[in-house]
Amino acid sequence: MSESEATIEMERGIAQIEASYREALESARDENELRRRNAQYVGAQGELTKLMKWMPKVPGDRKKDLGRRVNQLKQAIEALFSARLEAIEAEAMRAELEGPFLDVSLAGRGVRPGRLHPITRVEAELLDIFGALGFDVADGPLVDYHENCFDRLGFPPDHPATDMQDTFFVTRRQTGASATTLLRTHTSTIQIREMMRRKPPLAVVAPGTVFRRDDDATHSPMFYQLEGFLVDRDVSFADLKGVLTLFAKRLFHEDILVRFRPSYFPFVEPGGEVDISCVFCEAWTHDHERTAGCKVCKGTGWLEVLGCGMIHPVVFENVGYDPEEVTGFAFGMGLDRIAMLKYGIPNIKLLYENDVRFLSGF
Ligand code: FA5
Repeated sequence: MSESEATIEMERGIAQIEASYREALESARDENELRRRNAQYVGAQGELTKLMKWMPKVPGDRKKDLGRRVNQLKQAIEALFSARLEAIEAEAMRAELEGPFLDVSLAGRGVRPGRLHPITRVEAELLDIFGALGFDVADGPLVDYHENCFDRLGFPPDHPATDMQDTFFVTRRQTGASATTLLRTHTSTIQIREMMRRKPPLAVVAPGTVFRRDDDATHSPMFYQLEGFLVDRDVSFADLKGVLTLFAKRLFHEDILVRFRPSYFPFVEPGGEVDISCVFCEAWTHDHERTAGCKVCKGTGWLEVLGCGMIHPVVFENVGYDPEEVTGFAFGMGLDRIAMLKYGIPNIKLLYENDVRFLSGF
Protein backbone atom coordinates (compact mmCIF):
# COMPACT_ATOMS: atom_id res chain seq x y z
CA MET A 1 0.00 0.00 0.00
CA SER A 2 1.33 3.35 -1.03
CA GLU A 3 1.53 6.47 1.06
CA SER A 4 -1.20 8.17 -0.95
CA GLU A 5 -3.50 5.18 -0.43
CA ALA A 6 -3.03 5.48 3.34
CA THR A 7 -3.87 9.17 3.13
CA ILE A 8 -6.95 8.47 1.05
CA GLU A 9 -8.16 5.75 3.47
CA MET A 10 -7.76 8.08 6.39
CA GLU A 11 -9.49 10.98 4.61
CA ARG A 12 -12.34 8.71 3.65
CA GLY A 13 -12.62 7.20 7.09
CA ILE A 14 -12.64 10.58 8.76
CA ALA A 15 -15.27 11.87 6.36
CA GLN A 16 -17.46 8.80 6.93
CA ILE A 17 -17.23 9.08 10.68
CA GLU A 18 -17.86 12.80 10.59
CA ALA A 19 -20.96 12.18 8.52
CA SER A 20 -22.41 9.45 10.70
CA TYR A 21 -21.43 9.80 14.36
CA ARG A 22 -23.79 12.61 15.26
CA GLU A 23 -26.87 10.85 13.96
CA ALA A 24 -25.70 7.53 15.48
CA LEU A 25 -25.26 8.92 18.97
CA GLU A 26 -28.26 11.19 18.91
CA SER A 27 -30.66 8.45 17.86
CA ALA A 28 -29.58 6.05 20.60
CA ARG A 29 -32.64 5.44 22.78
CA ASP A 30 -31.05 4.25 25.96
CA GLU A 31 -27.76 4.08 27.77
CA ASN A 32 -26.82 0.63 26.49
CA GLU A 33 -27.40 1.56 22.90
CA LEU A 34 -25.49 4.83 23.36
CA ARG A 35 -22.50 3.04 24.86
CA ARG A 36 -22.52 0.43 22.12
CA ARG A 37 -22.56 3.03 19.38
CA ASN A 38 -19.91 5.13 21.07
CA ALA A 39 -17.71 2.04 21.25
CA GLN A 40 -18.20 1.48 17.52
CA TYR A 41 -16.27 4.74 17.00
CA VAL A 42 -13.86 5.20 19.85
CA GLY A 43 -13.73 1.72 21.51
CA ALA A 44 -10.59 -0.47 21.26
CA GLN A 45 -11.98 -1.97 18.03
CA GLY A 46 -13.82 1.19 16.99
CA GLU A 47 -13.62 2.74 13.52
CA LEU A 48 -11.70 5.82 14.63
CA THR A 49 -9.21 3.70 16.56
CA LYS A 50 -8.74 1.48 13.50
CA LEU A 51 -8.09 4.53 11.31
CA MET A 52 -5.01 5.30 13.35
CA LYS A 53 -3.41 2.15 11.98
CA TRP A 54 -2.88 3.98 8.69
CA MET A 55 -0.89 6.71 10.37
CA PRO A 56 2.61 5.20 10.05
CA LYS A 57 2.08 5.06 6.30
CA VAL A 58 0.83 8.62 5.88
CA PRO A 59 3.46 10.94 4.35
CA GLY A 60 5.16 13.28 6.79
CA ASP A 61 3.59 16.49 5.49
CA ARG A 62 0.04 15.12 6.02
CA LYS A 63 0.63 13.36 9.34
CA LYS A 64 0.14 16.45 11.48
CA ASP A 65 -3.08 17.55 9.82
CA LEU A 66 -4.67 14.08 9.79
CA GLY A 67 -3.59 13.39 13.38
CA ARG A 68 -5.15 16.64 14.55
CA ARG A 69 -8.40 15.91 12.72
CA VAL A 70 -8.62 12.42 14.19
CA ASN A 71 -8.07 13.90 17.65
CA GLN A 72 -10.64 16.62 17.15
CA LEU A 73 -13.12 14.05 15.91
CA LYS A 74 -12.44 11.86 18.93
CA GLN A 75 -13.00 14.79 21.29
CA ALA A 76 -16.20 15.75 19.46
CA ILE A 77 -17.51 12.18 19.74
CA GLU A 78 -16.61 12.00 23.42
CA ALA A 79 -18.26 15.35 24.14
CA LEU A 80 -21.42 14.33 22.32
CA PHE A 81 -21.39 10.96 24.13
CA SER A 82 -21.17 12.69 27.57
CA ALA A 83 -23.92 15.15 26.71
CA ARG A 84 -26.18 12.37 25.41
CA LEU A 85 -25.48 10.18 28.42
CA GLU A 86 -26.44 12.97 30.76
CA ALA A 87 -29.61 13.64 28.81
CA ILE A 88 -30.58 9.97 28.72
CA GLU A 89 -30.03 9.62 32.48
CA ALA A 90 -32.03 12.77 33.20
CA GLU A 91 -34.81 11.49 31.00
CA ALA A 92 -34.80 8.10 32.72
CA MET A 93 -34.98 9.80 36.12
CA ARG A 94 -37.81 12.06 35.00
CA ALA A 95 -39.75 9.09 33.59
CA GLU A 96 -39.27 7.20 36.85
CA LEU A 97 -40.39 10.14 38.98
CA GLU A 98 -43.41 10.81 36.81
CA GLY A 99 -44.26 7.15 36.30
CA PRO A 100 -46.38 5.00 38.58
CA PHE A 101 -45.26 4.88 42.24
CA LEU A 102 -43.12 1.89 43.00
CA ASP A 103 -43.11 0.85 46.64
CA VAL A 104 -39.74 -0.73 47.19
CA SER A 105 -40.23 -1.23 50.90
CA LEU A 106 -40.89 -4.77 52.13
CA ALA A 107 -43.15 -5.38 55.04
CA GLY A 108 -40.38 -6.11 57.54
CA ARG A 109 -40.03 -9.17 59.71
CA GLY A 110 -41.20 -7.30 62.77
CA VAL A 111 -39.22 -7.05 65.93
CA ARG A 112 -40.47 -9.52 68.47
CA PRO A 113 -39.51 -8.10 71.82
CA GLY A 114 -38.73 -10.64 74.48
CA ARG A 115 -40.28 -10.68 77.92
CA LEU A 116 -38.87 -11.02 81.36
CA HIS A 117 -38.98 -14.44 82.94
CA PRO A 118 -42.17 -15.03 84.98
CA ILE A 119 -40.19 -15.13 88.22
CA THR A 120 -38.45 -11.86 87.40
CA ARG A 121 -41.82 -10.32 86.62
CA VAL A 122 -43.34 -11.53 89.86
CA GLU A 123 -40.32 -10.26 91.77
CA ALA A 124 -40.57 -6.83 90.12
CA GLU A 125 -44.30 -6.64 90.88
CA LEU A 126 -43.76 -7.57 94.51
CA LEU A 127 -40.99 -5.02 94.91
CA ASP A 128 -43.36 -2.42 93.45
CA ILE A 129 -46.15 -3.36 95.83
CA PHE A 130 -43.96 -3.42 98.94
CA GLY A 131 -41.95 -0.41 97.76
CA ALA A 132 -45.19 1.56 97.62
CA LEU A 133 -45.83 0.55 101.25
CA GLY A 134 -42.43 1.94 102.28
CA PHE A 135 -40.38 -1.26 102.43
CA ASP A 136 -36.65 -1.09 101.57
CA VAL A 137 -34.99 -3.81 99.49
CA ALA A 138 -32.10 -5.82 100.92
CA ASP A 139 -29.86 -8.59 99.65
CA GLY A 140 -27.65 -11.20 101.28
CA PRO A 141 -25.15 -13.93 100.37
CA LEU A 142 -26.26 -17.29 98.98
CA VAL A 143 -23.70 -19.10 101.11
CA ASP A 144 -24.26 -18.17 104.73
CA TYR A 145 -23.41 -19.31 108.23
CA HIS A 146 -25.42 -21.93 110.08
CA GLU A 147 -25.98 -19.24 112.73
CA ASN A 148 -27.78 -16.88 110.34
CA CYS A 149 -29.83 -19.61 108.71
CA PHE A 150 -30.87 -21.45 111.87
CA ASP A 151 -29.35 -20.65 115.28
CA ARG A 152 -30.12 -16.93 115.54
CA LEU A 153 -33.60 -17.61 114.17
CA GLY A 154 -34.25 -19.67 117.27
CA PHE A 155 -34.00 -23.17 115.82
CA PRO A 156 -32.93 -25.18 118.90
CA PRO A 157 -29.68 -27.14 118.45
CA ASP A 158 -31.53 -30.45 118.43
CA HIS A 159 -34.18 -29.15 116.07
CA PRO A 160 -34.47 -31.27 112.97
CA ALA A 161 -34.11 -28.04 111.01
CA THR A 162 -31.69 -29.49 108.56
CA ASP A 163 -34.24 -32.23 107.89
CA MET A 164 -37.17 -29.81 107.79
CA GLN A 165 -35.37 -27.65 105.23
CA ASP A 166 -33.07 -30.34 103.84
CA THR A 167 -29.85 -28.40 103.64
CA PHE A 168 -26.88 -28.35 101.25
CA PHE A 169 -23.85 -27.87 103.47
CA VAL A 170 -20.72 -26.21 102.12
CA THR A 171 -18.53 -26.94 105.17
CA ARG A 172 -19.32 -28.67 108.43
CA ARG A 173 -18.20 -27.40 111.78
CA GLN A 174 -15.06 -29.28 112.72
CA THR A 175 -15.09 -29.48 116.53
CA GLY A 176 -15.48 -25.72 116.76
CA ALA A 177 -12.52 -25.03 114.48
CA SER A 178 -14.40 -23.40 111.65
CA ALA A 179 -17.91 -22.11 111.12
CA THR A 180 -20.43 -24.24 109.28
CA THR A 181 -21.46 -22.69 106.00
CA LEU A 182 -24.36 -23.73 103.84
CA LEU A 183 -26.46 -22.71 100.85
CA ARG A 184 -29.17 -20.67 102.54
CA THR A 185 -32.40 -22.63 102.81
CA HIS A 186 -34.57 -19.54 103.14
CA THR A 187 -34.30 -15.77 102.84
CA SER A 188 -34.88 -15.41 106.61
CA THR A 189 -31.05 -15.20 106.81
CA ILE A 190 -31.47 -11.63 105.53
CA GLN A 191 -33.77 -10.81 108.46
CA ILE A 192 -30.91 -11.65 110.79
CA ARG A 193 -28.26 -9.84 108.75
CA GLU A 194 -30.31 -6.66 108.32
CA MET A 195 -31.43 -6.53 111.95
CA MET A 196 -27.82 -6.96 113.11
CA ARG A 197 -26.75 -4.19 110.78
CA ARG A 198 -29.54 -1.68 111.42
CA LYS A 199 -31.63 -0.34 114.28
CA PRO A 200 -35.45 -0.23 114.27
CA PRO A 201 -37.71 1.06 112.92
CA LEU A 202 -37.19 -0.86 109.73
CA ALA A 203 -39.32 -2.37 106.99
CA VAL A 204 -37.48 -4.54 104.50
CA VAL A 205 -38.17 -6.97 101.68
CA ALA A 206 -35.46 -9.29 100.39
CA PRO A 207 -35.89 -11.47 97.31
CA GLY A 208 -33.40 -14.14 96.35
CA THR A 209 -32.62 -17.74 95.51
CA VAL A 210 -32.60 -20.40 98.19
CA PHE A 211 -31.62 -24.08 98.13
CA ARG A 212 -33.04 -27.27 99.57
CA ARG A 213 -32.76 -30.97 98.87
CA ASP A 214 -36.27 -31.01 97.42
CA ASP A 215 -37.35 -32.24 94.03
CA ASP A 216 -40.87 -32.84 92.70
CA ALA A 217 -43.59 -31.11 90.62
CA THR A 218 -43.96 -28.27 93.11
CA HIS A 219 -40.51 -28.32 94.74
CA SER A 220 -37.17 -27.49 93.14
CA PRO A 221 -33.68 -27.74 94.67
CA MET A 222 -33.17 -24.07 93.82
CA PHE A 223 -36.09 -21.70 94.07
CA TYR A 224 -36.94 -18.12 94.89
CA GLN A 225 -38.27 -16.60 98.06
CA LEU A 226 -39.19 -13.12 99.11
CA GLU A 227 -38.71 -12.30 102.75
CA GLY A 228 -40.43 -9.34 104.36
CA PHE A 229 -40.21 -7.96 107.89
CA LEU A 230 -41.13 -4.85 109.79
CA VAL A 231 -39.91 -3.88 113.24
CA ASP A 232 -41.06 -0.88 115.26
CA ARG A 233 -42.79 -0.01 118.51
CA ASP A 234 -46.32 -1.42 118.88
CA VAL A 235 -46.43 -3.47 115.70
CA SER A 236 -49.33 -5.92 115.97
CA PHE A 237 -50.74 -8.91 114.14
CA ALA A 238 -53.33 -6.52 112.69
CA ASP A 239 -50.50 -4.74 110.84
CA LEU A 240 -49.31 -8.06 109.45
CA LYS A 241 -52.83 -8.95 108.31
CA GLY A 242 -53.29 -5.53 106.74
CA VAL A 243 -50.03 -5.63 104.79
CA LEU A 244 -50.47 -9.19 103.54
CA THR A 245 -54.13 -8.72 102.61
CA LEU A 246 -53.22 -5.64 100.60
CA PHE A 247 -50.37 -7.51 98.90
CA ALA A 248 -52.72 -10.35 97.83
CA LYS A 249 -55.31 -7.94 96.48
CA ARG A 250 -52.76 -5.93 94.53
CA LEU A 251 -50.97 -8.96 93.13
CA PHE A 252 -53.94 -11.15 92.25
CA HIS A 253 -57.39 -9.64 92.45
CA GLU A 254 -59.15 -6.87 94.32
CA ASP A 255 -61.88 -9.27 95.54
CA ILE A 256 -59.57 -12.03 96.66
CA LEU A 257 -60.11 -13.48 100.13
CA VAL A 258 -57.21 -14.05 102.49
CA ARG A 259 -57.15 -16.63 105.27
CA PHE A 260 -54.63 -16.88 108.12
CA ARG A 261 -54.03 -20.38 109.57
CA PRO A 262 -51.90 -21.10 112.62
CA SER A 263 -48.60 -22.75 111.81
CA TYR A 264 -45.20 -23.27 113.36
CA PHE A 265 -41.89 -21.63 112.50
CA PRO A 266 -39.28 -21.38 115.28
CA PHE A 267 -38.63 -17.69 114.61
CA VAL A 268 -42.21 -16.40 114.97
CA GLU A 269 -44.87 -16.48 117.67
CA PRO A 270 -47.68 -16.64 116.85
CA GLY A 271 -46.91 -18.11 113.44
CA GLY A 272 -49.21 -18.68 110.56
CA GLU A 273 -49.65 -19.57 106.96
CA VAL A 274 -51.62 -17.48 104.53
CA ASP A 275 -54.02 -18.93 101.99
CA ILE A 276 -55.65 -16.92 99.23
CA SER A 277 -58.92 -17.87 97.59
CA CYS A 278 -58.14 -19.90 94.47
CA VAL A 279 -57.29 -17.70 91.48
CA PHE A 280 -58.16 -20.44 88.97
CA CYS A 281 -61.76 -21.13 89.99
CA GLU A 282 -62.02 -17.54 91.30
CA ALA A 283 -63.30 -18.93 94.59
CA TRP A 284 -64.21 -15.43 95.83
CA THR A 285 -67.14 -15.50 93.42
CA HIS A 286 -68.61 -18.40 95.47
CA ASP A 287 -69.38 -20.43 92.36
CA HIS A 288 -69.35 -23.67 94.37
CA GLU A 289 -69.72 -25.96 91.39
CA ARG A 290 -66.71 -24.45 89.67
CA THR A 291 -64.63 -24.66 92.81
CA ALA A 292 -65.69 -28.26 93.42
CA GLY A 293 -64.22 -29.22 90.02
CA CYS A 294 -61.02 -27.12 90.35
CA LYS A 295 -57.87 -29.20 90.05
CA VAL A 296 -55.57 -26.45 91.32
CA CYS A 297 -57.17 -25.93 94.74
CA LYS A 298 -58.51 -29.50 94.70
CA GLY A 299 -61.98 -28.24 95.45
CA THR A 300 -61.00 -26.47 98.66
CA GLY A 301 -61.15 -22.95 97.23
CA TRP A 302 -57.85 -22.08 98.96
CA LEU A 303 -54.20 -21.91 97.92
CA GLU A 304 -51.31 -21.60 100.34
CA VAL A 305 -48.92 -18.79 99.46
CA LEU A 306 -46.67 -17.95 102.39
CA GLY A 307 -45.54 -18.37 105.97
CA CYS A 308 -45.61 -15.49 108.46
CA GLY A 309 -45.88 -14.44 112.07
CA MET A 310 -44.81 -12.03 114.80
CA ILE A 311 -41.03 -12.10 115.19
CA HIS A 312 -40.08 -14.21 118.22
CA PRO A 313 -38.53 -12.34 121.20
CA VAL A 314 -35.58 -14.76 121.06
CA VAL A 315 -34.75 -13.54 117.56
CA PHE A 316 -34.74 -9.94 118.78
CA GLU A 317 -32.42 -10.89 121.63
CA ASN A 318 -30.11 -12.69 119.21
CA VAL A 319 -29.72 -9.58 117.05
CA GLY A 320 -29.38 -7.16 119.97
CA TYR A 321 -32.87 -5.66 119.99
CA ASP A 322 -34.88 -5.29 123.20
CA PRO A 323 -38.08 -7.40 122.85
CA GLU A 324 -39.69 -5.27 125.56
CA GLU A 325 -39.27 -2.24 123.36
CA VAL A 326 -39.99 -3.41 119.85
CA THR A 327 -42.27 -5.85 118.11
CA GLY A 328 -42.42 -6.85 114.48
CA PHE A 329 -43.75 -9.22 111.91
CA ALA A 330 -42.11 -11.29 109.20
CA PHE A 331 -43.27 -13.29 106.23
CA GLY A 332 -41.69 -15.45 103.55
CA MET A 333 -43.21 -16.48 100.26
CA GLY A 334 -42.14 -18.73 97.40
CA LEU A 335 -41.91 -16.69 94.21
CA ASP A 336 -41.97 -19.80 92.03
CA ARG A 337 -45.25 -20.76 93.65
CA ILE A 338 -46.71 -17.32 93.01
CA ALA A 339 -45.47 -17.28 89.38
CA MET A 340 -47.05 -20.71 88.85
CA LEU A 341 -50.38 -19.47 90.25
CA LYS A 342 -50.30 -16.21 88.36
CA TYR A 343 -49.40 -17.68 84.98
CA GLY A 344 -50.96 -21.15 85.28
CA ILE A 345 -47.64 -23.04 85.12
CA PRO A 346 -48.33 -26.63 86.15
CA ASN A 347 -44.79 -27.81 86.99
CA ILE A 348 -42.06 -25.87 88.76
CA LYS A 349 -39.41 -27.52 86.54
CA LEU A 350 -40.77 -25.64 83.51
CA LEU A 351 -39.47 -22.43 85.04
CA TYR A 352 -35.89 -23.69 84.83
CA GLU A 353 -35.82 -25.57 81.51
CA ASN A 354 -34.79 -22.56 79.41
CA ASP A 355 -37.83 -22.98 77.18
CA VAL A 356 -37.62 -19.81 75.11
CA ARG A 357 -41.43 -19.45 75.09
CA PHE A 358 -41.13 -18.34 78.71
CA LEU A 359 -39.28 -15.27 77.43
CA SER A 360 -41.35 -14.60 74.33
CA GLY A 361 -44.71 -14.12 75.94
CA PHE A 362 -47.61 -16.47 76.55
C1 FA5 B 1 -39.84 -20.58 105.15
O1 FA5 B 1 -38.89 -20.78 104.39
C2 FA5 B 1 -39.84 -19.48 106.14
N1 FA5 B 1 -38.55 -18.84 106.17
C3 FA5 B 1 -40.94 -18.48 105.77
C4 FA5 B 1 -41.22 -17.49 106.89
C5 FA5 B 1 -40.56 -16.28 106.90
C6 FA5 B 1 -42.13 -17.81 107.90
C7 FA5 B 1 -40.82 -15.38 107.93
C8 FA5 B 1 -42.38 -16.92 108.88
C9 FA5 B 1 -41.73 -15.71 108.91
P1 FA5 B 1 -41.29 -22.53 104.17
O2 FA5 B 1 -40.29 -23.61 104.34
O3 FA5 B 1 -42.71 -22.88 104.37
O4 FA5 B 1 -41.00 -21.27 105.10
O5 FA5 B 1 -41.11 -21.92 102.70
C10 FA5 B 1 -41.81 -20.75 102.29
C11 FA5 B 1 -42.36 -20.94 100.88
O6 FA5 B 1 -41.31 -21.32 100.01
C12 FA5 B 1 -43.37 -22.06 100.75
O7 FA5 B 1 -44.66 -21.57 101.05
C13 FA5 B 1 -43.28 -22.45 99.30
O8 FA5 B 1 -44.04 -21.55 98.52
C14 FA5 B 1 -41.82 -22.16 98.99
N2 FA5 B 1 -41.03 -23.39 98.93
C15 FA5 B 1 -40.56 -24.14 99.93
N3 FA5 B 1 -39.82 -25.17 99.45
C16 FA5 B 1 -39.82 -25.05 98.11
C17 FA5 B 1 -39.20 -25.77 97.04
N4 FA5 B 1 -38.39 -26.81 97.24
N5 FA5 B 1 -39.41 -25.36 95.77
C18 FA5 B 1 -40.18 -24.27 95.52
N6 FA5 B 1 -40.77 -23.53 96.48
C19 FA5 B 1 -40.59 -23.93 97.77
